[in-house]
Amino acid sequence: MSKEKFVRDKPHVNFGVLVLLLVASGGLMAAVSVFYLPNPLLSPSPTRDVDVDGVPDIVEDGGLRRVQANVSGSSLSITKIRANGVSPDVVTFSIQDVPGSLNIATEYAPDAATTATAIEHALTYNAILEYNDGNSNGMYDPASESPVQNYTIPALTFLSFGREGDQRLHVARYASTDGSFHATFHTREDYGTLGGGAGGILSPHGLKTTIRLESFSPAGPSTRLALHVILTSPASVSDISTTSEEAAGRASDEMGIRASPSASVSFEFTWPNKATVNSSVTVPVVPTPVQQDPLISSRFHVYLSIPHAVKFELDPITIPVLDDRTYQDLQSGDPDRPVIIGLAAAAGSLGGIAITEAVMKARGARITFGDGKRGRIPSG
Ligand SMILES: [Ca+2]
Ligand SMILES: [Ca+2]
Ligand SMILES: [Ca+2]
Repeated sequence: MSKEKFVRDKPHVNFGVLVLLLVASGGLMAAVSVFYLPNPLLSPSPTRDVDVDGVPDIVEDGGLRRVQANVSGSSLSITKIRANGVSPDVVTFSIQDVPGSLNIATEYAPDAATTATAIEHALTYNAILEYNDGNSNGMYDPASESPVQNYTIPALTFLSFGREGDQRLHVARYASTDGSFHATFHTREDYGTLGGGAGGILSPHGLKTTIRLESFSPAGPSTRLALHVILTSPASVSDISTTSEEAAGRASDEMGIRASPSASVSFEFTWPNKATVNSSVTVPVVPTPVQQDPLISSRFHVYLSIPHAVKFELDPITIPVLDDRTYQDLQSGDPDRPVIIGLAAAAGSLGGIAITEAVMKARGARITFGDGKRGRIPSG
């Protein structure tokens, strides 16, 4: 487990009362005093939202994840450990550039202490198919429509990974050596925006991809393009019309597929129902219903069709990993949910105050540790 210390750097509204004392004595003398008066009637507020992103602080606390990254060649592994919670769990996204495709292996380990992987699945951006829409239904029909061009994802170069925007956003950039295919991955520690005008709120248990294809040379004048995506999952996979983000009110205009390998964990692959073509026009994305591979039962095919274009951008594609606590946090917003600050393995000293495992009420009074770090006094 990480040896990172808990750092509370999210801005918070103080509970209590600010009292301004103006004392006139000879001249005018002003004194400002701050009193800390935790008031159980005033706090917690189930709707308080300090960073004004539409996600209440209570939910932010429950979902907050620390981000660790490991780069090896052009592969990038992003580990996201739940920062708060009685038994922190781990989501890992491993971006693997293999010749001819771009894979994202997703793992979920319910216990950060062992990191034993309970469930994993993989998503492959496989190819851009160019096809003639023979039956004019706007979608690619693999049984009856043969591709006239199969543009496999070219070899990619890992460009960068780092914090961007509001510092809780981490971005990885890839581009093919011929400059035609670009993939940008976004992941956040908290709930928040991607910046750059991309829609929706990204959850801390998710990864978003922007795919951009430029200078694509079509073989025919009236063809369509389809992004061929392969999902490998031990669970059955089905189309969903309402994504989890839409259900939570944080997104709109999405479509997707969902795999639920266990009663408590689900994976989703969602995409916007519009793409940008030739830098200006938004056009509908028409998906072929998810198709199970006839030979390999754990493999599922998705084709996202868009009109003919020399350049298109699909932004963003989302992969959230949903565990039952995510839903519980969102549904109940339980103010008394225990929160750990200072993880067990991080036993040590914070400004002279030893913390081994401090299970605290989510809304206890706040304290400033000797080194300036802030936490909360257990209230129960
Ligand atoms: Ca918020
Ligand atoms: Ca068709
Ligand atoms: Ca936020």
